[in-house]
Amino acid sequence: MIVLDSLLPCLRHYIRQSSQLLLLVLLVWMLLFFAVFSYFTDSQVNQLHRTTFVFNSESQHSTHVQRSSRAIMASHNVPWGMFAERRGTFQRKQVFQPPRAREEIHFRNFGKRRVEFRKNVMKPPETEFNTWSVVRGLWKGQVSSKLLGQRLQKAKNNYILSNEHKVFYKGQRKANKGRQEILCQIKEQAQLRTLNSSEQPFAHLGFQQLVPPQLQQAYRTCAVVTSAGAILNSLLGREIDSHDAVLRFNGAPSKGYEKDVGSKTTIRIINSQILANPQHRFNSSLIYKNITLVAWDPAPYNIDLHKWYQNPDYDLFNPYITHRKNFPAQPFYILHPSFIWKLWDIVQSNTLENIQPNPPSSGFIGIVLMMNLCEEVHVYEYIPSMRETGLCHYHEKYYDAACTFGAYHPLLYEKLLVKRMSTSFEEDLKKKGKVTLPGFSKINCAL
Ligand code: NCC
Repeated sequence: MIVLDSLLPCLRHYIRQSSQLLLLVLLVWMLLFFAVFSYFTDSQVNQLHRTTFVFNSESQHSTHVQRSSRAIMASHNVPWGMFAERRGTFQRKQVFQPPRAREEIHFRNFGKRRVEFRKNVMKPPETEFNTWSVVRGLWKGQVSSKLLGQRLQKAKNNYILSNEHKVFYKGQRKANKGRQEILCQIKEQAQLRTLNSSEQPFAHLGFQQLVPPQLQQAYRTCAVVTSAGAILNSLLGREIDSHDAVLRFNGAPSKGYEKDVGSKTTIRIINSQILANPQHRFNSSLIYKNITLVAWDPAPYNIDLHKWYQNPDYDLFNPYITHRKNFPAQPFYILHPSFIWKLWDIVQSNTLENIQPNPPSSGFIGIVLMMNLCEEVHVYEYIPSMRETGLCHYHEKYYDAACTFGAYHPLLYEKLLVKRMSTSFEEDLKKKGKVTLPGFSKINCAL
């Protein structure tokens, strides 16, 4: 009993000490667990950003950006799907729980009307359809709009119904022309034409003094650099800069992206939104200085120049006239609408399906412009490479398959036609996203 009495305080002390130790170990263990847990969840999210993985990001981009009539005319009413496996064989599989979709109010300018609409954000647009089946179709030179998701198909059908440019096509449709036949067709029908003083109302407006001499430089090799997101991490910058002339689009920057897109710019094609919308800082931004500028705007299909001048899609004429007066030494042209719609006719004539009755994208316009000026044209990331993720532009965090496959512009069909006209090694096409086209001066159609 005496022994027990003397042992009891010792035992109590021992129990107290070991329970404190146990508590401490438990605490340290919990801290460690939280540290490890948050490290792994963080790195997973970072990885998703780094690989510009397939997560919709219209939300990551400014949700208040106003998209215009040339953007996408359809809402993202597409349920979540198994997008991890939709990436096909080219992407690492990653499964994660998406944040819940939220409804937000957005605005878009449809022509002159500003339309309010609701849309769900934080959805991966890639779940709409299997992007890779379309990309593979483009690689093979055989693809149909049926492979696109419902949203893009619906947008296309709506544009066909509304036919805002009053397109009336009565030419042939042949989808089986060979490469040489298409090249000869394009050489014959798509000779470059810019606005001059030979027609009204531009003669009256003094375009004789205003427009520079006809654009006709002859370059040996030319690069066309699209603004597609998939050019990110391509390391193509040096190759692009090695060309005699480099064409870029709209407000796509090279500063900060030199290793992927290069730094040289010879010509920039700008659509009329760039001139009309102050957000593009056309008058002050350095990217529009010391280069040749070529602007365009969708006129009516019947090329009524008076009507177009009075009511362009976006006012390009006043900024053009002012710019020419302020900087007469800078070569600056406006494409003739007949050139734009001729290109559209060529795309439709080589397609059995009805294509969107809207002008081709700046990309296609630029490619054909360079075929007029260069002996050989290398086009980068127009036909999507294996890097395709749905990222719209390399310089913006905004994901939408419409940028690559088209909603307003008949992009899918333009791309298919370019693929059919091109030569390129499989490796160049898939890994670099590069296709090669001959310039008009190298297309021999004598026979
Ligand atoms: O996006 P955008 O085109 O400036 O891109 C230039 C050309 O690159 C090719 N491209 C782009 C993205 C992508 N994922 N894949 C591609 O192949 C296309 O050939 C594209 O033409 C345009 O054609 O002028 C367009 O311009 C924008 C926008 O007006 C300008 O960027 C100025 O902000 C249009 N977007 C909107 O109107 C919202 C776009 O539809 C077409």
